[in-house]
Amino acid sequence: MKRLLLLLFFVVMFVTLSDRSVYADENLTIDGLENFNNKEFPIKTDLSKINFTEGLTLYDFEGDEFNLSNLLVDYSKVNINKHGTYNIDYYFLDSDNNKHVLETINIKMIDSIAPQASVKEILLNLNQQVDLKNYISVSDDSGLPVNVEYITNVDVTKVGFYFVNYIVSDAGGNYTTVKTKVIVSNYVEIDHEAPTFSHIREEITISQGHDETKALEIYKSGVQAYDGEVEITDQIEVVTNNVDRFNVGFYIITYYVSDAAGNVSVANTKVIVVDDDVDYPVIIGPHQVDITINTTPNFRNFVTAMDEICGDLTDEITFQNNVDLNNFGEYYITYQVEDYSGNQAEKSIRVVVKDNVKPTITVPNTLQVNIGSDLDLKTHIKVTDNYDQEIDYIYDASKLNLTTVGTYVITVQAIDQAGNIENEMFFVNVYDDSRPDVLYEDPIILGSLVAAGVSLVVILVSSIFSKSRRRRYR
Ligand SMILES: [Ca+2]
Ligand SMILES: [Ca+2]
Ligand SMILES: [Ca+2]
Ligand SMILES: [Ca+2]
Repeated sequence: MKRLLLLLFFVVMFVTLSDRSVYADENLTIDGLENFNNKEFPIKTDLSKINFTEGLTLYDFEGDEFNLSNLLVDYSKVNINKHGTYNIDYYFLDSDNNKHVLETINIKMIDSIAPQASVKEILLNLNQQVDLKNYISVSDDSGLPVNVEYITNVDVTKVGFYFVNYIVSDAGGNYTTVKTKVIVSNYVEIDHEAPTFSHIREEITISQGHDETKALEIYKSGVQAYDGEVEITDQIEVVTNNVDRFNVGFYIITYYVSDAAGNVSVANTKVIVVDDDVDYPVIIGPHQVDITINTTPNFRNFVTAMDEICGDLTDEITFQNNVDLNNFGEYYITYQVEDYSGNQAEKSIRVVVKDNVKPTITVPNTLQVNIGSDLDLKTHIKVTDNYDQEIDYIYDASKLNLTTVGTYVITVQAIDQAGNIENEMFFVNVYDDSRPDVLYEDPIILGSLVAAGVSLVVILVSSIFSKSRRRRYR
């Protein structure tokens, strides 16, 4: 029964309203809108909490008051964040839910709070191209972007102090100005930070007698150095003069490293010299050496010595020498060397003292002999030897004909007792002093004259060429 009554009530209401709405569509008037037209609201105002019908009166065509609750307000075109003037519509809905706008008025959203802006001192490198707008921080109560303009006297092409003045404005025309200094410089960051060591080994062990270069490598392998992020391990210097590599003990070494700006760092670490070398050195040399009799070689020069730990031990080599340098024979030299841990090496070399030097034959270049003369060739040939007091030689003069003008070759061969052979040759030129012109038929003399002439021509030609070439390229 109650439900039926409620339904009846709604039907009655609907019929009544629809009649009156259609009826009112062209005839309703609103009174009091001037209170809202051009009304200003601060931005961010929640318009849903504003009663836009407060104080209004709605009349029908007959001038009777009409129920105000039928009057609706559309303010959906208003951006409450943005300063500006916006339309709002007063309307009602007919029975078909069609919107009927009765009046449109303006309201204004007012941004009255200036933006906030801050800027720090600006450091620029010479010729650095920048947008100065990127250096300022801004915000506005509207939450909307603001307008940034600036005035500046900055010239990035010249080192100097400048100013920039920013003007930051919002849509409401509120503005803030901020000013800052601009420094244009040949800015080079000065390095005040000393380098740092890392991975320093607490102690480093080296073997007694360790080679200096190798020991240094070991010391350096015990540390790294950085300047900031940059590794500068290869710049480390090691001061080792406290270390006695030849004596077992504890020592301190000092690492130094400096960066490019000259900041220095120093660190120490312990070095322990131990006697732990068990490997023998090696003596390197030939199996046999031939020595010329009556000479005095340096037997040291025949061998070198190396040790895995101690490096080059050549200077430490000792040897026994019973070689008789004045007598032919076969001898042995025994070389010995010891590393700093007492590991010994020995090597014997056979030394043969012998005559291994050829005789020396001294002859003239060319003998000039008048036709028909006697000639004792032996008086022109001298043969000596490093060892033999007397030495045999043979010569071949079989082609020589002293009765015929011409040039003849004489060959000489000498052999010492040890069997070393030397060969030599010279010319005998048989001339006829009653016919000096014949001299020029001598093929050797003629040949050398031609050769001299050719080389003269070559010199002349090449000097002409080099002159003309120089001129051309100058
Ligand atoms: Ca503002
Ligand atoms: Ca540094
Ligand atoms: Ca050794
Ligand atoms: Ca000889």
